[in-house]
Amino acid sequence: MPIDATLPYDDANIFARILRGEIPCTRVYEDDHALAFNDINPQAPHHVLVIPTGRYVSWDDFSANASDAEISGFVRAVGAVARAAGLVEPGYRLLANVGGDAHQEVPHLHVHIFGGRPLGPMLA
Ligand code: DGP
Repeated sequence: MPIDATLPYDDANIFARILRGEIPCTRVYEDDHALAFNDINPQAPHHVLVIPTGRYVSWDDFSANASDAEISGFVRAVGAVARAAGLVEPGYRLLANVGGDAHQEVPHLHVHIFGGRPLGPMLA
C-alpha cells in the first residue's frame, strides 16, 4: 500500500529493520551516510535501492531536514554505487517515489537505481 509521506518516521518500517540488521538483504555498498542493497523485486538486471542511514520518511523529509553532510554523503553514495556497477556508460536511471500518488510503499527514503538494459523513455 502506498504511504502518506507526511506521517512521522516509523522505526518499525522494513528498511529501518534492514539498517539495524534485523532483516537480511544483499548489501552492495555501505558507509556512514548510506546503505545500498538489491531490490527484492528487480525491475531491471541492475536494480539497487540506496537509503540514507538517518531516519527520513521520504525525499521531501530528507531534503527539508537532513544536514548538509547527510545530503552530500548520500548523493555521493548514490553516484558511487552506480559508478562501481559500471552503469555510467551505457547509462542508468534514478527514481525516488514520494507519497501516495507516486506509490511510495516503504516510509524510509530510498532511491532506486535501474540499469543493465535499455530503459526506454521515462513514463510519468
Ligand atoms: P517504492 O514503491 O518506491 O516504495 O519501492 C519499494 C521497493 O522496495 C520495491 O521495489 C520493493 C522493495 N522492497 C520492499 N521490501 C523489501 C525488502 O524486504 N527487501 C528488499 N531488498 N527490497 C524490498
